[in-house]
Amino acid sequence: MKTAPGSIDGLGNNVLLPGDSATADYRNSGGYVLSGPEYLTIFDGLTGQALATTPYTPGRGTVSDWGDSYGNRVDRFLAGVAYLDGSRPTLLMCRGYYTKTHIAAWDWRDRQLTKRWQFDAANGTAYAGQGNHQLSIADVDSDGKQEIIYGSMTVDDNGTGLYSTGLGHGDALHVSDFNPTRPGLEVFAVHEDMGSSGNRGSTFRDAATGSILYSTPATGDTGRGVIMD
Ligand SMILES: [Ca+2]
Ligand SMILES: [Ca+2]
Ligand SMILES: [Ca+2]
Repeated sequence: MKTAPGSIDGLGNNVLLPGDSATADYRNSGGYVLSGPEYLTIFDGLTGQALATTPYTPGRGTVSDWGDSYGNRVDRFLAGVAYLDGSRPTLLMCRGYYTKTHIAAWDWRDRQLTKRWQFDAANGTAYAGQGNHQLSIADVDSDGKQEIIYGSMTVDDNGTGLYSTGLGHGDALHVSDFNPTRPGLEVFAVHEDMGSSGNRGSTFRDAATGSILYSTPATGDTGRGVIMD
């Protein structure tokens, strides 16, 4: 879980790294917290005891790099759990989806927290600006390991980009074997930025390649959408 100075665990203890203050107040005049430490903490699910804390990665860096300067989009996070090796769970902590995008994969093994890999999509690159308000996890390339379907792009189990459609941000996403007569999984998504999506309001794509199988035309943000087999 993402934590910071001021967080208190289930035993009543401060979650704090050396040199930080539990009573520091990092709020700015607008109420946003745009400075100060950020942590990642593993908690005991039964007691809430903090078991391990490490600095959160990536940090904020330059706030405006995330899509606005007042501090909204710097704090867009997604999280999930994926079986990246096909057998054991890995924690995914993700920051950013309107512009630059980062996915950190963390293993919790033998009470040790270690970073497995970090996927970094800098501004202006093909994998930036593709995230949704949610992610999905599925084995899209049938290798027995799970991939991360991050809006309009997909990251392979080893932390490299599998493909980016370039269709951009959207508000809804569904992944399954929606067409059982067609091999593999499919992704259905709606799209917000018509410039990126090529005036497609929704798309139905091959989950492994990103190839668009079906789409609907639109002239503006298609904010909601669902598909059912
Ligand atoms: Ca896979
Ligand atoms: Ca794979
Ligand atoms: Ca299918």
